[in-house]
Amino acid sequence: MKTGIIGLPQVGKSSLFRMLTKVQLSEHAFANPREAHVGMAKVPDDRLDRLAALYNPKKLVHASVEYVDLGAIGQEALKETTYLGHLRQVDAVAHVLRAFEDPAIAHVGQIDPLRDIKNVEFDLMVSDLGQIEKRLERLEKDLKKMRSPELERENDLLLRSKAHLEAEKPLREMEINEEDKRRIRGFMFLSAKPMLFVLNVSESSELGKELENAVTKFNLTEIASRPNAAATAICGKVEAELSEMSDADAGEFLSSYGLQESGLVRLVRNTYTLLGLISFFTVGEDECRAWTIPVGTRAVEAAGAIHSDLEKHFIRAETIHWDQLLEAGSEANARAHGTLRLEGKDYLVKDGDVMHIRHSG
Ligand SMILES: Nc1nc2c(ncn2[C@@H]2O[C@H](COP(=O)(O)OP(=O)(O)OP(=O)(O)O)[C@@H](O)[C@H]2O)c(=O)[nH]1
Ligand SMILES: [Mg+2]
Repeated sequence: MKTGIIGLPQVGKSSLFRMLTKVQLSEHAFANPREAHVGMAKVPDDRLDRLAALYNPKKLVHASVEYVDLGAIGQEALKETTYLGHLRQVDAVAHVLRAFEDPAIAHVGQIDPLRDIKNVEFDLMVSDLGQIEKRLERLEKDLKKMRSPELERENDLLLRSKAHLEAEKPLREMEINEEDKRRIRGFMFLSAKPMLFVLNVSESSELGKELENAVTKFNLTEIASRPNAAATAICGKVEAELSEMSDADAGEFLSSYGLQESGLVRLVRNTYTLLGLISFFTVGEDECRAWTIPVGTRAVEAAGAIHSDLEKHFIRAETIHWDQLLEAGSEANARAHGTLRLEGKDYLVKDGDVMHIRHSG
């Protein structure tokens, strides 16, 4: 699962990418806003940390999500094959928005994140529309030669998508069933990708409150409440300082700003949710680990996320919710209390389940 970081020039994309992934970018990389960079970010998870405290494992493995720093977006970039190629490949988008004041760093016009969103969304929709029109022309010719129910269905769907875009609505807001989703997956439409708006705000002594109120203050409440969209705020300046500190110092620094957690932590969690992902855990003295699966995954498929053999030879999954396990203090106690259950193949795994896969392999 990949999330692309997009945004207008000089809004803080590469800074954010570097803080999220701890990938060191060279001066050369910073000076080439057209280059894409790829890195993984750990998904912080307090539940896993608490389980680990119970087991004291040799190894602790958090879930991770991949981020791609795509470079500055604009009409020109969206005509470049490499840029487009990278953007098409991502599963979700984080759109970084300039909301910080800094006369030294240029920005087109006043600080106005909603205007910037509208402009970028417009460019994404125009790109999709171009693709749709090209395909529709082709389909028209093909349909004249030969009637085909599948082609007709595609044609109808594309006409519906076109009308939606012409009403200036991104495709992520269009109602679409699973079958049709599959039908147009190959187009990898840009405006169809789940979208996280990320306000990059100024430093302030009351940063905790600022961050909490930023979405309302910059008028993003409505746009963030639409289907497949969300919004969050960070302060790049403060995050940059935080990322250089030890955990203990960071904790103190955060509370001096009235913050409970770093903005990055919230951002990663938001991305995870937007992508429709949940975690289940495996625990033991050797390793405590979080595994990433989509909402609605069956137990047997979750076993497959660990290893394909576990899926093939799956018998049952010993399952308990993470907080029940903590409460019981051990698996043996949980078994005695009856909170440790045996689930079959079709059990729908819940976020925060701890599972032990029994298999015959
Ligand atoms: N004041 C302030 N400056 C920031 C913040 N975030 C980034 N900057 C500065 O803004 C400039 C651009 O940051 P980058 O992270 O390179 O921005 P970018 O969006 O990757 O830029 P391009 O790739 O060139 O489009 C740098 O000088 C950063 O130090 C912030 O939160 N506050
Ligand atoms: Mg950059």
